[in-house]
Amino acid sequence: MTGIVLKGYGLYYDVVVNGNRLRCTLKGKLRTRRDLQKFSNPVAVGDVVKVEIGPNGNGVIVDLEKRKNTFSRKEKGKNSREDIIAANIDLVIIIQSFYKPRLNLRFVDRLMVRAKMDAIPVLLCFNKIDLANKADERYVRDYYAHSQADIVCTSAVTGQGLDVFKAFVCNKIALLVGYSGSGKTSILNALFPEIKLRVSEISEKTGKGKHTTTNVEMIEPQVGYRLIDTPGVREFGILDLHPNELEAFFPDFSDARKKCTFKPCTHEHEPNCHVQKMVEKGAIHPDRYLSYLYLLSSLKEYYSRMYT
Ligand SMILES: Nc1nc2c(ncn2[C@@H]2O[C@H](COP(=O)(O)OP(=O)(O)OP(=O)(O)O)[C@@H](O)[C@H]2O)c(=O)[nH]1
Ligand SMILES: [Mg+2]
Ligand SMILES: [Zn+2]
Repeated sequence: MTGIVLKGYGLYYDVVVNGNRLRCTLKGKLRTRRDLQKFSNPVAVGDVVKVEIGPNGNGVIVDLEKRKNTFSRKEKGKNSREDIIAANIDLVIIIQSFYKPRLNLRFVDRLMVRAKMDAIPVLLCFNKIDLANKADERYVRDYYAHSQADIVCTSAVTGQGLDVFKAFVCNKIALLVGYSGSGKTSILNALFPEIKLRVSEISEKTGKGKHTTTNVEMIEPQVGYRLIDTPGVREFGILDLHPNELEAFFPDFSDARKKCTFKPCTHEHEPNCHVQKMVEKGAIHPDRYLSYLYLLSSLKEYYSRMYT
């Protein structure tokens, strides 16, 4: 039987098989399989798995199908493994709130690059628009004006933008990622009131979320809607991207980059760089360019530590 992994906790995985939810364990050989050793968990939410019924009637995952893509990050520390947040995704929704916690577009850009590395379409969702003013929204839209990113501004409180959000996720497996407290779960609750997932207030003291959602979980609240809620992320290390490859994931640069004298050009220090000229002319948002430079320097640092 074939199923899709909905949730993993400890040694157990919930798998949906023919519409039934089955609690499964993993067959031992999957834990030791060579090609799965580089991952912090051999099986991830969204994996398509082969399930057999064990002697005592419980499910056992005996194999998994090749993944079409993964959304993963690098674990902290040396010899770190790859932490797969979910696999086989049609859309990554990067959620941030305007306030509580505050916007951090550099973090958005980092996640967006990771999605593009696996060619997964992205929707940027800026939530808590009810706490923002017109200038806040304009800043975000200007920042991404040349990035070709799809953007929706939402409020789980007033319902603004939720129809657009819902249209985006229809008939897709959509993954929601973002800081704790940005409102990922609240948006799902507002869209599908019957699911009643747990949410909680932002901490008054730190202005941050309280890590209310503790497991990655795929839900199917209605036919045609498959959404993966995740615990808030704060650290997000990118794996296996050479600094020279980064600029290709910034569509804002795509017209200018062809005219740069140096190839490859990192658009940082090279003379006669057209990307820099476009920034000066205002055709690429200076803060977005700065965000690129920050990402570039973090990749350079990572590479020099790993390979020198
Ligand atoms: N004003 C306002 N508050 C919101 C909005 N969306 C969510 N909140 C509040 O923000 C807090 C955090 O919401 P959650 O849905 O738990 O956030 P989360 O992203 O799921 O957080 P984790 O599960 O910890 O990752 C709650 O108090 C929500 O009521 C919104 O659009 N506007
Ligand atoms: Mg949550
Ligand atoms: Zn250049």
